[in-house]
Amino acid sequence: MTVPRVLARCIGAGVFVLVTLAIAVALDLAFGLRDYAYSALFQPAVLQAVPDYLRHQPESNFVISTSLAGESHRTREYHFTVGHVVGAPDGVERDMLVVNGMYPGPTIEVNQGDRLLVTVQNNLDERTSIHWHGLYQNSTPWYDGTLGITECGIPPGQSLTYNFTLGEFYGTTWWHAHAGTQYSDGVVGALIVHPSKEVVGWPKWDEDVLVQMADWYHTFSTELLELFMRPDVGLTGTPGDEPVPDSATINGLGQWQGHGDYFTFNLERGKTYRLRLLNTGSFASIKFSIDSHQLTVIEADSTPIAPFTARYVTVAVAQRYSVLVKADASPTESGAYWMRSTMMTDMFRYSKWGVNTDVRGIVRYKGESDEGALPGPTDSPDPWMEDKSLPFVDGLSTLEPLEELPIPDATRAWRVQYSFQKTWAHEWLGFMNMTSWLPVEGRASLFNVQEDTTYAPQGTSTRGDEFYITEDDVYVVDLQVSSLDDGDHPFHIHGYTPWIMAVGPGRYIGQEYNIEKPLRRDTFFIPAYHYMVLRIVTDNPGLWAFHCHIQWHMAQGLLMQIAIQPSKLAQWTTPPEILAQCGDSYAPRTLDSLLEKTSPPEPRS
Ligand SMILES: [Cu+2]
Repeated sequence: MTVPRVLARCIGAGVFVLVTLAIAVALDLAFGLRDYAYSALFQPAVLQAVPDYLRHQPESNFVISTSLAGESHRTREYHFTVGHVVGAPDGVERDMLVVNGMYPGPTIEVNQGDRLLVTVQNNLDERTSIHWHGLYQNSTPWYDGTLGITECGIPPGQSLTYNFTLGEFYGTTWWHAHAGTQYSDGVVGALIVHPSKEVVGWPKWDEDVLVQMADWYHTFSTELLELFMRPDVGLTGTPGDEPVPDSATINGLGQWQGHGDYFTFNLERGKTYRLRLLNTGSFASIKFSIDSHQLTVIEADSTPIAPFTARYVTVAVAQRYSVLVKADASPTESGAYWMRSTMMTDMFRYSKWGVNTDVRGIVRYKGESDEGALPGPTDSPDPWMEDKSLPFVDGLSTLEPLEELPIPDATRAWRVQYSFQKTWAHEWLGFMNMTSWLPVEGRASLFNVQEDTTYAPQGTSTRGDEFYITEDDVYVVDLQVSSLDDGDHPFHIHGYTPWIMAVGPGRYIGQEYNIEKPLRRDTFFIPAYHYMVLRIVTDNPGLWAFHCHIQWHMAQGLLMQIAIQPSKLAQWTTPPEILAQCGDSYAPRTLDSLLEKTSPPEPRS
């Protein structure tokens, strides 16, 4: 390229920027889109390679040990320090919140029935808590790690040791901050629980590895949240338009506008690998595939399923799948193949400059591929999109459990509806049974119920910004959930792995249950304007959050609580060190404070 040409390009680019700016200013004047224009036009300018402390993770963080399985029950200890770092997972530097300086954070590996002790030191300037997604916390509901529900949060500078047994639970899951939107900024990691007995009927594999995928933002989550929650205008001028991610990562590495890096697996030809796919992101579903390799799905969340071979698997936020991959693809010149994490854009409600939805990693065959060789062009289309000879797995797929265990008949049912509404304070909020959740301040609802079981009386009740379904005895309960919203939502229930009994279009108005072999999973994709029926047995006392896992929707209040056996909870003693962290504001809830809380907000002038 000659110098004048470069100049011409620069001038061309300058004119483009000026014209775009002029349009943006005009739009701003016309529609008040200041922040939208800002976020769409300007990207952080500082680009750098991934710093060492984030890039060179111990390999063991993504490789599951085979030696652990079969060991006798024991106590396993981990030490987490939550802190700020500057990182650049996709090549764009930003402030992050991470555990032990790592993104993703340390992988926890335990056996079914073990006791897990995790001491969490909070080096942030705000409270934090760590939730162990999918675990039952049977008889330890105060260690569920949900701010405002099971704890008041670890204050800055303090620590808390979470101490619980895994009980019956085994499978692939993860841990993450459950305080505001902190996990969007990086406080996430995998949690692998080996079954104490071999799962009958499961195929075998040689190696076991993690593929942690997450959407990624260049802006700190609280900044995005502030814009997103603005009355009347939200982020874009249309309230409810969720922040669109800039890119995504695979095991902490992604690409954006020619920057970033590729996470690489080195496989041995002929071996079978179990890939544990996790979506630890905040918003986008991610479609995973590997060029020239089929995926045999064997686990959904933590439930073994009958092997099902697919060309790609779409993982909604907080869901997990295990897939078997045989390293037997036809040799190629590069000896390498693209691993693709494609963000689904159907929930992206505005276009944002520079977004990379086509995020990749590399699968390399040992001895056939030179380090550094790319599998092919970085803009090559996904070959599986051409080849439709195999089915796929997504949020609507009905997967069959491997083990057909008897399912108890329901003895009770509750209806739950959710929607988004504009409030009279001009906020755009999420409502579950007419209530938009806010965490109780300086308190946790679990402690409120322990002090006074009438806080969440049998049946349904509303306390300020909390909605409860309460069962004070052991029943088999169906939650008949109806989405009145035009968006898809990956819902999660704490403390349980419900059976998915039915799903279909429209509201639930008494339709026959339509799933022949119900699957148990803890995170379920409820499509727009669909119903879903979830069955639980109320034998696990606690205050369990039931919420959409999209971080923006949870922040909008799309959360309700299932209060199980308050009478029993009242007899249990929460460890005093947890209560002590509630601080000075910890005080019994009086009727006055409740009335104050429920009084209408001031109308806007
Ligand atoms: Cu949602």
